[in-house]
Amino acid sequence: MAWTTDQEPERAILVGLADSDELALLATTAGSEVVGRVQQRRETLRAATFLSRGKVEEVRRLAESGNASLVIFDEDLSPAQVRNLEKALDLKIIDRTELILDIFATRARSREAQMQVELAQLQYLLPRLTRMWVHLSRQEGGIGMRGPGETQLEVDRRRVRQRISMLKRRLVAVARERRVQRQRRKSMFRASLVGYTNAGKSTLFNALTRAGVLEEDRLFATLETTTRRLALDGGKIVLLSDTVGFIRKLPHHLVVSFHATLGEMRESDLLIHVVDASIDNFREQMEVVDEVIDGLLDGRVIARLLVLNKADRLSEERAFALRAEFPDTAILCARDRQQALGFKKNLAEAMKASLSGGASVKGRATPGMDAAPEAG
Ligand SMILES: Nc1nc2c(ncn2[C@@H]2O[C@H](COP(=O)(O)OP(=O)(O)OP(=O)(O)O)[C@@H](O)[C@H]2O)c(=O)[nH]1
Ligand SMILES: [Mg+2]
Repeated sequence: MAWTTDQEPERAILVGLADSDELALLATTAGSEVVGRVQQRRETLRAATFLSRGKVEEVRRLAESGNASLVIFDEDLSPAQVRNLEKALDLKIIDRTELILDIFATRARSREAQMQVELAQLQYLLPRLTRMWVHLSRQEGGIGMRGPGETQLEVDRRRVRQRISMLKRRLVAVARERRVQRQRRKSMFRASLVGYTNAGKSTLFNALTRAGVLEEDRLFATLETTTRRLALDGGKIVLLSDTVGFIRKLPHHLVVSFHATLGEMRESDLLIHVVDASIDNFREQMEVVDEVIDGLLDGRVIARLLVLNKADRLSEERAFALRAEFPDTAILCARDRQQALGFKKNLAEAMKASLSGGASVKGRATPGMDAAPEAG
């Protein structure tokens, strides 16, 4: 299942309910080469295979002519659907969650991120073990854990559960350390860059702090939180954090696993929502981000500051329309260091508003959802 970008790309057919550039970007980020696309109409969905009979044939033909070994679905599939499709097509079937988990797995660098991704993968795997147990036991080797009367599947399930508990315990310990670290910084004003993957968070972060974190035209370039001190004009200091990006239908297990990493975000005084305004459906992306954040904040209220990025890619008319629609919002090109540094002024204003307990942080993403910061 795991493939990396160093290997020969796996040739893939993409399947979805809509034609999705995002799925193609996810697929290439994971190191596969897209050789065909199939769109399934909602009205003719079949429960057993997701695809209608005709579409199964279409996938088969495309896979043959494109020499594909892999079919990637934009939707999540049930274990039974995957089984039926594999049987019908004799191709590897991967759904959206598996694809995203795989990207996270190949990109995780720190020990903590690796544990978080592994935990999410195992939790996803557990109910699917009937299909995957061969794969897993090959990976881990047949360690002598087989009890009398137990099937290999039961043994593997137990081993997966044990590994899940072990990872959870270790992650709890890491989270405790992080909390202690954060406690020490409690007196400082903390802001986190949040947003859809590839929006330009790390680019803005680097321009402001010269931290030199990875910025890349790929999805999920950033998996760990980096924090730097940033001096604003007038001498005020902000602790600024760059965080992991979000995506539509972000796998639930990942969100849960990354709770510790996202802790920095949850305890921020200000969330800076970076948006790629050059994308046609950037409003949808904003909504996705707001939803994930609301889920993570669990009722907490944190002031939000919006940044419309990639202004260099906007036509004159579009830039004009956006300036009219978002009058107090920074619309900038984070790649332009001068423009990025100009954003410090917006940041200073938002900080002032937040510290004075005022509700008027300008350019918020979702009016009404982020009134005054929590009292106390
Ligand atoms: N044209 C243009 N490209 C930009 C701008 N800001 C960032 N980019 C590019 O967009 C891509 C993604 O930038 P990142 O800073 O890595 O995005 P990110 O939000 O940190 O993404 P993740 O870490 O994957 O969540 C990179 O190729 C950047 O060079 C901008 O203002 N204009
Ligand atoms: Mg990043």
